[in-house]
Amino acid sequence: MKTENYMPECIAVLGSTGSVGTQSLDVARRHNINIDLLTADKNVRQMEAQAREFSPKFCVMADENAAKELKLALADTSIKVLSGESGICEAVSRSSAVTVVNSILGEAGLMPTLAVLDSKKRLALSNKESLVIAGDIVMGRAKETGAEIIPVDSEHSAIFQSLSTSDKREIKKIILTASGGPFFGRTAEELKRVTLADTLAHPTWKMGAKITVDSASLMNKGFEVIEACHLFGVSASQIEVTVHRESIIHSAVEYIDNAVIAQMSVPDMRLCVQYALTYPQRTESPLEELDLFSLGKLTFARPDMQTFPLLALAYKAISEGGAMPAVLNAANEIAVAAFLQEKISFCEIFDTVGETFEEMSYAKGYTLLSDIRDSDREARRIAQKKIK
Ligand code: MN3
Repeated sequence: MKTENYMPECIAVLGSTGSVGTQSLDVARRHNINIDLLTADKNVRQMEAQAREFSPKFCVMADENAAKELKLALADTSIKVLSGESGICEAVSRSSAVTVVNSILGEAGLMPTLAVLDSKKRLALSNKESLVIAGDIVMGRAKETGAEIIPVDSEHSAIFQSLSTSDKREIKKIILTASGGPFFGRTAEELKRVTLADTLAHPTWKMGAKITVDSASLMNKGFEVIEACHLFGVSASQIEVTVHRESIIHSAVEYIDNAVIAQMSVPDMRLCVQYALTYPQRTESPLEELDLFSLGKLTFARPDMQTFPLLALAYKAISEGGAMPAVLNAANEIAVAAFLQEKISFCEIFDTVGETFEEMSYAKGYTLLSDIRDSDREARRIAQKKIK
């Protein structure tokens, strides 16, 4: 057995009650890593249990009422309970963690991402919206402060692991794999009849409800194209989405000599979290071994961007730039929330997002964070109006 010198002594987990959050705690538990900061949205009961297990210095609830409740629940401990986005950012800067896992869901993860970079800690980034909404600003801030960003999203972790050069000119393209979701191969006509339950049945990955819907609509893959452009400094035209149903090859890099380097494993996010913590080293993990013989073969197909228009819209958003990726994300957050409450159908997600995107085409020139955040709010307002 290899000794675990490479594990950080102390980490913080933002969004600790979500899917990647709980898997991060599992990694911490297995390797005896201290956690001095946990944050969640409003699940007080689960946060209390996590706090009692890990005894962090800080717990933050994004929701004010949930924070009040947690404070009472933890009154017999010395854990400091804070609230709101400002509370998360304050706790990040006061935390003694060397690495912060940001697995907050949605736009809410952006300011915490900037707070991590400002405090010069390593950012293990699972909140893809930080890069979708404000990729230029986030990457610029990392460059300024020298803070490292290690991707946790499985495809981006795979690309990161497959990068054997620091010279971008050697990269021909990135092969971004997609499971295709539960509706791979369906026609537009068939998509009109899919239900919420059909949508939530993802073939290979176990994830939260929002991202499972985004996987079914291929919006998630679209966000990942944008995320990859920023993380690896390539253009969208260099990213080829490839449907790979088995989710064994998590993505690949093709070089100018036509060599392709890919990363493979059974699908399990704990590898991605652990690698972000131990990089550039590796250590044992709880993953099952990859059994190529039982797999037998791997398959690949082109995505259908006509039937799944949100993937095409993501390519458009990154090429138009400015606040358009933020608009795309905001409209999608509203539409998916309405779909999860069964207020709109699956295909109405496409309509709501597409129409909001059209209406806000003026936002493509925006570059300031304040303008981008305003566009985010405006896109939410417009999308919401279309649903009611
Ligand atoms: Mn992914």
